Amino acid sequence: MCTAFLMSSLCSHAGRLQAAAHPNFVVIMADDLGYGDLSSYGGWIETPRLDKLAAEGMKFTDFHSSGNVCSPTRAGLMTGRYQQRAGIPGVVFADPTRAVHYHGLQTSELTFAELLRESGYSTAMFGKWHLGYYPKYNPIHHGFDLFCGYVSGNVDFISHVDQAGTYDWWHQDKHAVEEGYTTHLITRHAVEFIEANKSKPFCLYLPHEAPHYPYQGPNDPKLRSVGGAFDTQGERTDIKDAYREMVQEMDKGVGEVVDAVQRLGLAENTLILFFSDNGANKNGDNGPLRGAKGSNWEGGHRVPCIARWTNKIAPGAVCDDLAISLDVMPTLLAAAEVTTPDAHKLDGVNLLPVMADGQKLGDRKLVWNGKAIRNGSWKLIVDGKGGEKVGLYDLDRDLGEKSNLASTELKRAVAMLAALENWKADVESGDSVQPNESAERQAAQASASAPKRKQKKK
Ligand SMILES: [Ca+2]
Repeated sequence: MCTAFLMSSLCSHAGRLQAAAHPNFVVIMADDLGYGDLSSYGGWIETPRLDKLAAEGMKFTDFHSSGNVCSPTRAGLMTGRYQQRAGIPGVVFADPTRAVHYHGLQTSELTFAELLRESGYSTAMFGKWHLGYYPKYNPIHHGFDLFCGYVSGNVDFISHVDQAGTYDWWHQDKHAVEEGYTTHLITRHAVEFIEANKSKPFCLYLPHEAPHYPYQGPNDPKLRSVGGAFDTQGERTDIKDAYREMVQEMDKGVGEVVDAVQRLGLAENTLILFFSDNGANKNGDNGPLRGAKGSNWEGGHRVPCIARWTNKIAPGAVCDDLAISLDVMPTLLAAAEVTTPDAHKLDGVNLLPVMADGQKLGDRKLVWNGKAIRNGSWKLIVDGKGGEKVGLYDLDRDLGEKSNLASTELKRAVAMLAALENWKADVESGDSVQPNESAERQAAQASASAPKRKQKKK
């Protein structure tokens, strides 16, 4: 046999082995994108690149963020566990007068980026962190080789100043000046990273800013300056139009990232995931769902989700199984054949059998914020805004959560309430403790003077 052919054959075989064990991952997360925003979900914004991604892969109809606001979902996504276990049940605020401003993802937490990096992956994150303001919480301490982006909940898309008036753009754990529209910078860094890592396994996490406020399209001027007076939402009065522009610019960016994967011949060895970190606020659209961002109604946490893996996931597939952002970490680890330490339990499940083999997940219990619980198609919600004290809905028949069946299905409601209490006791045992506020405040003030907040009221 010709030596060249033998070598080629061996290399090709080795390539397949490597491909089987070390696929690449591109995890893209939108910020506040609603279930009824994308055209592939019947929504009002034309998003051709995301629609194409859905047509080439799988679209989930019952996928959820684990939180209904930004930081909690991100803590759950990073750790594969309910965010309450990481001590991040709510938003980490930009305002330094708030105690939670000093909270963050503790280094004792185990993230998918850490485990993948330990097994030889190149890892990078470009975009929004929102899991701690201070350098000790920076993504580079949580498994990412590279980080470019911001650590607060939102920045001016052009000046990169957060809503407390603090400059918030970083390369690794140092402030950096980088000109450009946030969405474009995320995309540019992503494409460069994929090109630089085309020959080795990589995990790329892209948490976009769009369509979170400030409502600024790619052609708008900067609004915020350090310590200046500004409206946190932005100055455009045609917010719907701005929102659409922001989503469409992200859609183009997703397209450029997918094109890079394609151009470099990595499509069959790359799992691309896209979803949102919570439902839309009033400026977006949650389709037929009740409630919005911040609520435990479906509109707060049922979000679009698309998965593409060429020749693994059948084109045009639709999955109606109940899935959640906590499932991302177990899915990536399973695809990479990486395991967690023995005693370390994840709350999510591996979605590969569903995505690649058409298997069903079966009924499962999931909880949101200790206030809502799913069991199969049934959802029980406590203290839902605008609802009764206890609401019970069959989402198969009543996706809009309009018909409360708690009294007619009393036995089921009681059992689900008990399960909710059991969940609370479980996540509260042994969760991460956030540091003492006053000590953190003193440390922060010692290293830098606290940012001043001056804002123009609407
Ligand atoms: Ca969000």
